[in-house]
Amino acid sequence: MSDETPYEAHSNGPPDGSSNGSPNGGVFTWFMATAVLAVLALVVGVIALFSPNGETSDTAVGEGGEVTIDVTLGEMFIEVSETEVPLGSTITFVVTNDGTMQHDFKIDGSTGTAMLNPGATETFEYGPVEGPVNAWCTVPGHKEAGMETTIGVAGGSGEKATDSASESAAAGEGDFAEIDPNGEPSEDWVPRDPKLPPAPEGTVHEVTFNMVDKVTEVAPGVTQDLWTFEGTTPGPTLRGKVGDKFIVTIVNQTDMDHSIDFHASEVAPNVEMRDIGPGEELVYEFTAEYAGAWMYHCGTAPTLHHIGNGMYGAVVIDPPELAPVDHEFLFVQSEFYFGPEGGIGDLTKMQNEDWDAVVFNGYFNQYVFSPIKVGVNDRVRVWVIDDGPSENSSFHIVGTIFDTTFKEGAYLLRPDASRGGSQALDLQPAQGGFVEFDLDNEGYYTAVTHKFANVGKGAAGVFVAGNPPPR
Ligand SMILES: [Cu+2]
Repeated sequence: MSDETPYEAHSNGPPDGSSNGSPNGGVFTWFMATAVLAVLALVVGVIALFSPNGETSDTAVGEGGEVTIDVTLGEMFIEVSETEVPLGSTITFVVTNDGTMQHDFKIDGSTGTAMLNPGATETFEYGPVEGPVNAWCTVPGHKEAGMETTIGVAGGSGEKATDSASESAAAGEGDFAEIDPNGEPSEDWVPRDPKLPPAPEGTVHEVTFNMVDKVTEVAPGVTQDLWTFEGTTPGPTLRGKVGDKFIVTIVNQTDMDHSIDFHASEVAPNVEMRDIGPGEELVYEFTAEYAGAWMYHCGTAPTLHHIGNGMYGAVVIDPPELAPVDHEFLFVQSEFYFGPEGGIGDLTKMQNEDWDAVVFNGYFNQYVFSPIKVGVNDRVRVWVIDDGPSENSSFHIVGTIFDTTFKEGAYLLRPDASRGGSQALDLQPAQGGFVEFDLDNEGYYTAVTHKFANVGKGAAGVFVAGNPPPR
């Protein structure tokens, strides 16, 4: 991975203010979506519970007959006008996407509609029906978020087919990538440079973030098909000073909806953070009014999946009169929830907070494999941001004490004979700050999150002070 600044590398796209014409007009903010999904899931579940079992539809005309079922797709649900059809019938599905983002409706994940834009309708025939019909939306994460339905068969014995389908799906999902505990990074692996360059000159920063899928090595023996900004997880880091303006053009080069949410900004979410579809662009402008270590992320529903599969990064806005140091580094902590080897992250694991890895800057034990060198008694600042999506951080370096800590916009501690020291910077997801320290003796100093269950899962790195003898 490259440590070049995005300013130089990706300033090719002059922002085009007229490119704001997303047809999606998504108004779901990331936090609203979560609540709405929960309610919808409940409603769908209750409706399913109270559907009268033996009642067949008016339009069902018996074995060999024809049934029309209206299907409505939305975030994140599938509504059907009939939940049961007679054995042997042929179903005409009339499928309408009533949502604000793309969806499809596919029986067993294969037969059905094309990917439908918001407002689109497509009709297809299916049959004769020989058993319960299971269908879902194949946009990654949407099935797990609730976009799944079953049409039962009247008089059939397969009313529990949903469960067997789920069981077989679950069996298939057991095929998760696993870290090789004694493994090493592959020969092609390039560690991400932890150095944080100073803010670039000027007060206006124009960058382009291409959203692309990228199969990426994230641990020894594990690659995942990450959703990314600019092909890296974390995405490019932006840095500036209070009052600087950022003009970020996002370009969606994937086949699904995405968006971006800069925590460093104050903007109308329904405008600047809205979903953009495949091939679309959006210009996100903001002025950084507050210093801090800020998260950015994709906010498209289900947001948990979009963050969990790689779409996040950091914005650093320097507080005024930041003290001079010899080295500045950036550590972004996040989790991975492995899907199949080479596949996308598993949303069910994300929902259960069942992470496989907790990492700094996107790779398991990254700076254990590629230690960070500093001089004895050099002054060091490490910026730390917890991008989650769900786990906290207690950033600690074995063998030193922080004499300066800055968290969420304020100094907690500055060098002063009247004050003590700090052992850990505690951060919840979407919080950030920095610590300052020096390493007094030649040697190896391990950085961790002191939630120790996560150290064995990859949240470790090593600072080497001076030239100590090999271990
Ligand atoms: Cu996304």
